[in-house]
Amino acid sequence: MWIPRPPGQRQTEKGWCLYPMHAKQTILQLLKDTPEYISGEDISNRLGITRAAVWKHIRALREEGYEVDSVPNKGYRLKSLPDLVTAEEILDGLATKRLGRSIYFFDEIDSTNEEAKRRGVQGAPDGSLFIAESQTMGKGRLGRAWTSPKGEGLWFSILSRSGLSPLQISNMTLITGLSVCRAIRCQTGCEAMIKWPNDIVIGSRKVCGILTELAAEVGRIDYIVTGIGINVNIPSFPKELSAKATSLQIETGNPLRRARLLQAILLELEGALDTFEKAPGQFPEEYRKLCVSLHKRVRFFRSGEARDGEAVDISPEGELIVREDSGCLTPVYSGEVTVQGIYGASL
Ligand code: BT5
Repeated sequence: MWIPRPPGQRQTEKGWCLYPMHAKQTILQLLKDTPEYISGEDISNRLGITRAAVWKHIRALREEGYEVDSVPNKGYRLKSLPDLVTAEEILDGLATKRLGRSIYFFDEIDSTNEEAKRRGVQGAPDGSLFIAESQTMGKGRLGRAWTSPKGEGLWFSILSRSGLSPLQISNMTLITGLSVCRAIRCQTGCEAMIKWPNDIVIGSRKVCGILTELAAEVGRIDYIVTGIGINVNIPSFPKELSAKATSLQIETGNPLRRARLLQAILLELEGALDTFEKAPGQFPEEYRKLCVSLHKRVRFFRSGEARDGEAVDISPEGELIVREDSGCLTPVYSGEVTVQGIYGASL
């Protein structure tokens, strides 16, 4: 199988890293691995470069936002890391086997979902991660726009070539939602909930949206692209979003290291996918507990007509089961479902 090399990167045991392994990256790793001061001489001996070159790389790291302390006769010490989502920062501590082992990082891109589909055609491997600091044309469902400000969120897509059938595709969105919800809860303590099918909310406002797309032939999926947008360190939203959107920073009052949250999400998702692929019919009970749509008044649309009822269950296929006011039980497969109290909806 042909595996494309992400631009400027090479494969190591841990995954992809910058290519060629630059002295700057080696110095960064040394600083990360050494809690005490390490002398310029020591670094220059280990790398076989001059002390002036060491200094040049330290300066470059500082320009990227790494805070490196330097004390005469002692050397250098890493004081703090910038909040970056580069391949090195993601791979450093990533515990997954399958997801995120090939990383395509972009400072700016139109949409990570679009890039994943472009690379999917070229053969990008299962589990590839496409991530950008900002998106110029981030997209939601039905052609809607997704706001993706630079450096303040996690805007990423995962390409999977798993064995799910087209009928199970909507479950991919639900499994992803469950994994993101678990990771947010675990990393921040926020009481994140899932608004079926593709939103994560905190209180009544949206903190994350999920967009699943697929390339398929009749009866067979070529690959699935799952796009995830999480508002992490967004301090405030424009007027048109402020009533319905929130960020983790707004909720906790503190900025969060995005690479750590991403690692937690990838690990959760890998485990959840594994479980689901082995037993596709068994939808996790935990989902029901975390689903804010259940046991609420909801409104959905059939043939352009609004229908109201109470959401009572999730089917094994991932449908929302609604007991309509007429009394009949209707499975809702996809689309827009308004939930009483979420984003200020009153039904
Ligand atoms: C979604 O659509 O919620 C799916 C969003 C998926 C975004 C990710 S980012 C990485 C990957 N690359 C992409 O291009 N997309 C994916 P939907 O349910 O249709 O919600 C879209 C609506 O949410 C918009 O019409 C706005 O009202 C609102 N919205 C836009 N940006 C938002 C944000 N940052 N936070 C909360 N709400 C937002």
